[in-house]
Amino acid sequence: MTISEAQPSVKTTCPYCGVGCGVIAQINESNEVDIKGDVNHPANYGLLCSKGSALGETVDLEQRLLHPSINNQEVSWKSAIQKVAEGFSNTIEKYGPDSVAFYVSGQFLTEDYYVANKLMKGFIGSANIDTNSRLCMSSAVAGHKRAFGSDTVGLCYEDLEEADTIILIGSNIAWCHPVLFQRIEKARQGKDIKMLVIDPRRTTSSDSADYHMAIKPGTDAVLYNGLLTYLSENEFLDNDYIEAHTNGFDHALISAKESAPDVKTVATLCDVEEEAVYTFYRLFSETDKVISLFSMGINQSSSGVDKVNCIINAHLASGRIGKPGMGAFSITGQPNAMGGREVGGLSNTLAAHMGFSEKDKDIVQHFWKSPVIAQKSGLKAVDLFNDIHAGKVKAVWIMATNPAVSMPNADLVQSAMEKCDLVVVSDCMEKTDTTRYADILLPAEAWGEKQGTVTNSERRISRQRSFLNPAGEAKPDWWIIAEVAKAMGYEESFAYNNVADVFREHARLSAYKNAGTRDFDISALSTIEDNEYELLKPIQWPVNKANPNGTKRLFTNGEFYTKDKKAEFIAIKPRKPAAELSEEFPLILNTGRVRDHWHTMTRTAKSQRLSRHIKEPFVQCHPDTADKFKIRKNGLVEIKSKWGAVIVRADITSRQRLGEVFVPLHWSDQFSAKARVDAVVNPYVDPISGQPEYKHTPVTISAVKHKWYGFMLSRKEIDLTVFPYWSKCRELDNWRYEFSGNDSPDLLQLKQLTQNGIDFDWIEYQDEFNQSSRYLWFDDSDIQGCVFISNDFEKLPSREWLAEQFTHLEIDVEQRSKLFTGTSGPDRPDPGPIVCSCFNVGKNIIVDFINKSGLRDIDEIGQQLKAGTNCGSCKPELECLVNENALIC
Ligand SMILES: Nc1nc2c(c(=O)[nH]1)N[C@H]1C(S)=C(S)[C@@H](COP(=O)(O)OP(=O)(O)OC[C@H]3O[C@@H](n4cnc5c(=O)[nH]c(N)nc54)[C@H](O)[C@@H]3O)O[C@H]1N2
Ligand SMILES: Nc1nc2c(c(=O)[nH]1)N[C@H]1C(S)=C(S)[C@@H](COP(=O)(O)OP(=O)(O)OC[C@H]3O[C@@H](n4cnc5c(=O)[nH]c(N)nc54)[C@H](O)[C@@H]3O)O[C@H]1N2
Ligand code: SF4
Ligand SMILES: [Mo]
Repeated sequence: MTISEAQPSVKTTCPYCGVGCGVIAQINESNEVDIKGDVNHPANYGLLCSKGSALGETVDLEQRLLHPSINNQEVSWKSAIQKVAEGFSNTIEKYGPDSVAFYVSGQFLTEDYYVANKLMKGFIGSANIDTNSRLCMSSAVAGHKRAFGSDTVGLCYEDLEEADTIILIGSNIAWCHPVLFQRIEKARQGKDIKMLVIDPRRTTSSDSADYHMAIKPGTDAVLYNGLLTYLSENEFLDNDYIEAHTNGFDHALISAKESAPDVKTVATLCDVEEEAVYTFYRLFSETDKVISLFSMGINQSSSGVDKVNCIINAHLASGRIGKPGMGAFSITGQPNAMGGREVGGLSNTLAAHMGFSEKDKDIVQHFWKSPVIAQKSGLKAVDLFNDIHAGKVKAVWIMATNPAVSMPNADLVQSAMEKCDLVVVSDCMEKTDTTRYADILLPAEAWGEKQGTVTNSERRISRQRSFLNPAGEAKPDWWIIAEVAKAMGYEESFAYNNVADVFREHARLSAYKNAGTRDFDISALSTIEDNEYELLKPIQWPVNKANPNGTKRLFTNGEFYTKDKKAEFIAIKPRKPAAELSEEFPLILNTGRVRDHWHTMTRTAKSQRLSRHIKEPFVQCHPDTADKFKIRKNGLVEIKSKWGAVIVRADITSRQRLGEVFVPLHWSDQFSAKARVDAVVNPYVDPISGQPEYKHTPVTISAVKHKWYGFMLSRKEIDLTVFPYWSKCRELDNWRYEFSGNDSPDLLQLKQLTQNGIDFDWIEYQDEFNQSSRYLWFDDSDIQGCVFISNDFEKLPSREWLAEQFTHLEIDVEQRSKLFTGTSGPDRPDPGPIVCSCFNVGKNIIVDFINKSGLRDIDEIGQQLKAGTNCGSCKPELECLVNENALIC
């Protein structure tokens, strides 16, 4: 971290999820970054979750990419840019514009996105620019367009507080959009808002809900079609609304009745009780203000677009749309998923919510004064990497995304990058699973350094502002792209003086020949001065003459962006997931997120606080499934599909349905031996949106038995990749490793791995009886590390307790022997796995306190232990501990 001069506090926006919380950042006297929630920001009113609160721990220079390089040789920016421009220009000259591609990200700022899209579509003349939002929001985008004629999210966060009923379908907001969840929970304290969760797993969100329907994966369309049938048969349709504002109702109803004629059929197909289905349908139809909030459990499916439209159908049919507290709310994942949609970052959109019609192409080309314009949709992410693999795409520039980890069939994606003639990667981190394939590596400014705007789930545009100097030679992404564009010969069109220039141009395009025909219109911002841009307050689009202060809700007048301004019902025939179960692969693999990590962990793993919640990659599996496949709690498990395999730790829990397993997406080759779950995930996509089916891959599981299991705490980072299993994370000031294998390491090997030229004092202890060995090493009295090895994983001591001992720097002889026993004493209790990462409160402490005090109110428990009293992200888990003493909820 390098610090810019005199530091007042700076208002900016959190770079993680699509809630888009306002953050106030300030450098304190110890040169650390203090982070607090911005009480004036309308997304969060001061609240922050665990990830937002820990932002200060992620901005140091460790692991940062500081200089441009070509084939691992540091070079100047000038040569790097020249080389990228030449590489792309030569390929285009030889093989045509479609032989090159950009693969970008919802973590781009809008200005970065705008410039990348303009270069590819208007100047290179191909639409081969796709974004990781393909993996995330593309089914929602396509569903919106079919129904509304535009990709419009009409709702705002206040609607969630105004609702009578919230249906969370395929969404674990307690972990993935925690501040929104906290807003809902707060509203529920003041009034009766019913919450129903539809998710095959029990999640922290479902723990807090009134009802949970653990439906069979992939059957959501049956459930919502059944709802349409129910609404029709029980006179809950809003016939006036249907008549005045929609088309195609009859067809939609016929399909609904065919696939979901009655509650009994729905219950059977969705594998839930009839009573549960009735409860849902009654809630939907008998309360007035209903929101269906959906995310990846809906979008990430080979019939994701249809599922989105089934949900919208039910809202249109009952007139529950465009009014306060109602609607189908697609909640965005990444901080700027929305901004990317606005600029046209998806390969099947052009720019400013326009497509590839002759008229739109004309408008955009005219506006850009560009020599060419992409004529048709480009490659979607999965096809793009297939075409790289097939040698059709010969040069790719990957920016702000880590496809080696996050794309389905990820081993193929890796070999595609390996084969590709030219791979350029812009990232802010040096070592990721993707940067290792880069021929040219470009250092991008990170959060805290870069400047620009993002748009959150409720269409609210907020500024990200810088408060740190760029790390090393890092540059803003928009600048890097514009420099390459200039070096390719397009000086004039990319001559931006600053980021505000880019923003103004983007705003002007949104207004250009619009006249109310396109939803995305920020014309009122197209003439803002640099200083106004600097001071820009969060504002919801459209922002135009009619709505100079922004727009809270859309569709309030029942008009949509179709030709006749009516919304379209889509007739849906539910389809099964693409890959079928077989004898060889009889289980369903579901994947998703954990509370304290972000995607491929390049940033959150820097924070010891965030690393303490869940420390190892894991699989959740039902006890009966575990029995059948001879899987033991805490044992290592291989999960295998037709496409690849991972090895992770077993968590056995009835929160999972029988025959289904869940693995988080986060762990990459940087943090574990073999836990990139996307190597296992099938490559099937939705035929319309191209979004992958991440939630449904047929797999099998088996126990992995090693002869010994070990764990290590070390002050220094150590390379344990020689072992068949390892995983690492930060634990207080140390690195913590779990590792295992068949030939157990001896003292010599350990010394070689850990010492690195320094001669530490070693103490060792072999316990023949328990077949275990223990090593500690010291620099004088200062403990540097410890290793515990046993043939039984369960006999290894508490890591949390040992890690706490490492905080006592001076360790005398008596304490050394205590450390060897690896057990806690009454004076230093073992806190157990960390639940509250803000105050480091462990599960054992909480459970012990609950048992002793008899308290069951989490606020009272919080007062005593501090747990849950800062960011509040662990409150649902505290609830879960009070209720059932489980850890991973
Ligand atoms: N902590 C954290 N927060 C994040 C992120 C992160 O990495 N970490 N990433 C952000 C991003 S980019 C995104 S896209 C969002 C994602 O946010 P979410 O969509 O809430 O997260 P997921 O865990 O991917 O999936 C949600 C749920 O869908 C369920 N599901 C699986 N199959 C089905 C099904 O067939 N039907 C239904 N109804 N449900 C199903 C899963 O069990 C899972 O609980 O989170 C954002 N927020
Ligand atoms: N199995 C499975 N896989 C999934 C999902 C799932 O649910 N299950 N979800 C999918 C979804 S919804 C998403 S959104 C994707 C996310 O997947 P990715 O986008 O691949 O994940 P990130 O770790 O966020 O990658 C961002 C990269 O950009 C870098 N970076 C951060 N900020 C900047 C910046 O300002 N500029 C530049 N140039 N680089 C930057 C980071 O260091 C990191 O390497 O994963 C998808 N993959
Ligand atoms: S909910 Fe958390 S991760 Fe999402 S924007 Fe707010 S603070 Fe950041
Ligand atoms: Mo996402």
